[in-house]
Amino acid sequence: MKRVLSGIQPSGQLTIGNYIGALSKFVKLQHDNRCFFMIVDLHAITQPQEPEALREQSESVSALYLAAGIDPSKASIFLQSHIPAHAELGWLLTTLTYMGELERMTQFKDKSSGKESIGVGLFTYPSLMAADILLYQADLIPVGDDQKQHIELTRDLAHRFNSRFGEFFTMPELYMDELGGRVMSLDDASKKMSKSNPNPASFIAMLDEPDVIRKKLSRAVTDSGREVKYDPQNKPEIANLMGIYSHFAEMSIAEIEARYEGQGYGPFKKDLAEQLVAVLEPIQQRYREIRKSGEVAGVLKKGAEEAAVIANETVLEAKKRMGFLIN
Ligand code: ATP
Ligand code: LTN
Repeated sequence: MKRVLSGIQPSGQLTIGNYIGALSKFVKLQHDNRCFFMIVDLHAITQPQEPEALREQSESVSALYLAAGIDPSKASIFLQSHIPAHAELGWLLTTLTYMGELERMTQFKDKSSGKESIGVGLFTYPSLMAADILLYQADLIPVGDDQKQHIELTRDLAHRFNSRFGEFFTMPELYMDELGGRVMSLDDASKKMSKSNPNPASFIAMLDEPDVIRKKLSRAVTDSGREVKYDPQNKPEIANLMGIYSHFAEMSIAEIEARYEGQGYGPFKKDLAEQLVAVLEPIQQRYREIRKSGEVAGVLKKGAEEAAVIANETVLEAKKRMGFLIN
């Protein structure tokens, strides 16, 4: 069985970008692989988080994992901060990382641009992410397109460690499909849809009420044409909506083009809203039940117990190889 590992930051309400790029893949992969799905709270604090909001979002994202269909008897679901080995291996790998490598990270450049003071954690975050992955000797990493560069760095760090201290870390591979890699903002198709965007009209949250979903989609920016045709270069807004449609309706782009030929954007957007509601409403219903039941704490405890066994073993071996004295 391959080992699969991924994580989502509890930095806000999950969007359909997170669902398409990450969460829906987790659900699929859990059947045939040994899976580790984290809520990466140590990553979330690289941007300021109110303690109460961090607590609420961590529980909310955990409940959404379950509501979306991750089965805790198949996959280990846990909070990154529950396993100290993440921070520990994170530090060890930070000492193997070059400034130049981190300076090249586009996510760092995006998130720090225009800010007066930039936290060091935001800069060194990719080394912590590498630790998350290498701790479990993971083979496959299901993530969106924005994380590609971080996976490349993880591979470089694994290679660097292995050449200096002997073959140890498994080389992880990116798991991504073409259409789902990058869902764009509803108000600006040149920007990635993001849960921490201050404008809620830019994203659809997985927990948005059906009427909110309908309203946001009817107001989503499009070009002034009327042809539902997949042309990311010249019609990026419609291409983005078609990608979302294709994922939720499980229809190919060609089928969507054929269905809306000669109909204009109105009916297409309306149907897209109903496709989203059909998938998200049952998830929202389960989410409410899960929050009420209080089952999340037990799931996270079990997940952390399972994951800690592997994480502790890996960090111990990495320390031995680096020359730390071990009792
Ligand atoms: P933030 O705005 O706080 O940075 P985010 O919405 O970008 O958050 P992350 O927690 O950074 O979300 O990402 C979790 C996972 O979801 C990652 O695998 C990421 O690649 C994926 N993802 C996030 N946004 C999108 C998107 N717009 N399209 C496809 N995948 C996405
Ligand atoms: N950096 C990722 C979240 C993340 C992650 C990971 C993803 C942290 N550790 C390990 C995959 C594997 C992001 O989405 N911002």
